[in-house]
Amino acid sequence: MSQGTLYVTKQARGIAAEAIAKHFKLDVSIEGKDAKAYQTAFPLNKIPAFIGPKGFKLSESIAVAIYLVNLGDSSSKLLGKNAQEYAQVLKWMSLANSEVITNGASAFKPLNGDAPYNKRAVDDALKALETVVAIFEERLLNFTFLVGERLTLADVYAASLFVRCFDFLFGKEWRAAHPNVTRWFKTLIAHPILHAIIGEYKFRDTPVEFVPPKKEKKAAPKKEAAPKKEAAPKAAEEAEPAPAPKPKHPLEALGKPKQALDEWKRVYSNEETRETAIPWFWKNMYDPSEWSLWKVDYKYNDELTMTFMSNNLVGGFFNRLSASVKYMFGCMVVFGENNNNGITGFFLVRGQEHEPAFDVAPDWESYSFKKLEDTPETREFVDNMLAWDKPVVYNGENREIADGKVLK
Ligand SMILES: N[C@@H](CCC(=O)N[C@@H](CS)C(=O)NCC(=O)O)C(=O)O
Repeated sequence: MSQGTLYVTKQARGIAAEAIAKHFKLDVSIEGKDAKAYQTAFPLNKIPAFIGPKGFKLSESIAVAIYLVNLGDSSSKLLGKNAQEYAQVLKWMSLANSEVITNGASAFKPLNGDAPYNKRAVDDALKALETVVAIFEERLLNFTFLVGERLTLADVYAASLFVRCFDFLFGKEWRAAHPNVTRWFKTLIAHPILHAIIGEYKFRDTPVEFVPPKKEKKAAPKKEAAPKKEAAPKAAEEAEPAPAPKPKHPLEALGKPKQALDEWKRVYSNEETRETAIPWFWKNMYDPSEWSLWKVDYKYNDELTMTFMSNNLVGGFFNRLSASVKYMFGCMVVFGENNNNGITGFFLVRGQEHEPAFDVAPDWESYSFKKLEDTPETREFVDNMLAWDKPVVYNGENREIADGKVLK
């Protein structure tokens, strides 16, 4: 006789239940949310859910997973080998269910466009996620699995809820900073129980980034918009209007500078910074009649959490500046430590205004811009931003540089 029907979708909380049903080769059918029986039995409309024989109904992912393990093997070690271990299995499952996937989803859903974006809320969620992940990281420093040296349902279930966090949030740098959780997660997704459901897993390099909706396009200037009345349109043009000519970058109008920026970028990449590159910059590159220098600070340092996340923020900003990269060069650093850090840096910008260079990045207004005159203090600041070998002075305090990026 059929052992029942399990209702799951692609949602993370259903992964463990489906994996257990498959692992124990249960006679359980798998159905989705559109099944009539599901819709009448579970008004909360959540995944996973289970209907067994004689009208037995069960919701809540922890309960469903435990029930399915018991259906497969009522003395399975997956539930621990004694009462204490069983309690710990429940503890880790509960922690993952109430803290990991919840905070994870509060961060990745707004970032990937599945929920409205609010920077503060995302940062808070990432911070809360980090706090709970630190508990896993510490536990897994000395233990192979969550409850001890043997795999339990806690590992299968918790790892299945970490999947979405790795899918969207945990890039290379995160993984390097969390070696124990990463090692454990890799073990789990390679284990036949989860591998059967998840398949080959591809890790992402950098966390998903919020892409702000495009600003509304300004109406095209009249002279470009007005078509010549007398010109008969060709058939192809009628079907598909010719694309608008690519707008020129406003800084193109300034013409070629005396010193090509690319040469400086090569010198900076290839030569010793203090010995060669910095003197070259002041001698050959910086001409105040053609270029301006800017000190750029992130406005919301008090909202920053992990230094690697601050550095990712800078990376995202630089990616969004790519349309202006021909007209500027810059270095930004993250100074301080986790939960107490800041972002500062300098830019060399073609012309005397910063806005034409920066407003290609939708988040440029999250930064403050101060034009720098050519003074010994400016030179010292710029040199330090180029060399990263001395602490940053911030609010009168020396703060070590934790990381940084170069816009080239
Ligand atoms: N506490 C419940 C939460 C279940 C839950 O929120 N499931 C999500 C999927 S991970 C869901 O079905 N959300 C509603 C939806 O997707 O429509 C459990 O552990 O089963």
